[in-house]
Amino acid sequence: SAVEYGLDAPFSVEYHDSIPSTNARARDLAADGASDTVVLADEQTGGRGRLDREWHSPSGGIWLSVLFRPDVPMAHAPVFTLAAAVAVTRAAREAGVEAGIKWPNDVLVRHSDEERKLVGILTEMEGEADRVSWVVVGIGVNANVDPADLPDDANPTSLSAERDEPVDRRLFAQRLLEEFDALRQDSANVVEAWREYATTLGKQVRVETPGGSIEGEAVDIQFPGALVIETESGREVVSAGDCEHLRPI
Ligand code: BT5
Repeated sequence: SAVEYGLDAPFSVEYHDSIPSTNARARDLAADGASDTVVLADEQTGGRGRLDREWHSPSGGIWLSVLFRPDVPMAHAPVFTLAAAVAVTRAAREAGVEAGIKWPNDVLVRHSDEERKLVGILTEMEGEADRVSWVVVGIGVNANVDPADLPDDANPTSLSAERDEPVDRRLFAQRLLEEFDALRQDSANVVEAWREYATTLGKQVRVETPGGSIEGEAVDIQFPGALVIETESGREVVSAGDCEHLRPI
């Protein structure tokens, strides 16, 4: 099978050659009471991004979802998106790809003229306000895929395109999951780790939110994942869930 990685991960791993969406499968497993489980696929036929956008997931990528049950209030769950971004950025750098994080959920590679998207992260959760029942963190890594097979308008790149050779998907997924496992248990330090790789801070940005657009300098990130923007009329704090688009201006 294309994805029989044989991972030695701190999670039990379910492999699929092809599946509609690893996040959808992980949500089903959550409903059945599972935890500390990773769903991993070589190809997704119905991959999803945020706000119900499509996520293209051809064979050769690393499409995975981590299901776990952290003992935190709902409001803290966005920190796991940042943890995933840090984990995958570290794994990419170890593989020789200088990735950085664009708030809130993109891992990118900077080229002279533009930033190209290497990874997308989609976090879903359920529970009561004071306690999460489960969290599913979906991580889509363009690993050994040709960016020409991905939507053009998204400015995509892949590990194999950046390195001019394929990555060992088993090793990459292993490092990613080890880092994520450590960070999910150390969420107080995730924001600090995130700042190290952030490409957004210090830039003039425009963020589109359901309440309108906010313009100014991105000055900081706050636990559990909000962006602080210095606008002409003072500081605004935008939660990750409210960001529809972020553009440099
Ligand atoms: C994301 O959404 O970036 C989150 C993507 C999460 C995918 C993972 S894969 C495993 C798990 N199972 C799932 O079903 N999903 C998760 P967003 O920020 O909304 O970005 C989506 C946009 O990125 C699309 O509208 C396209 O423009 C672009 N796009 C789609 N596929 C892409 C790809 N493979 N590489 C780069 N950009 C892509």
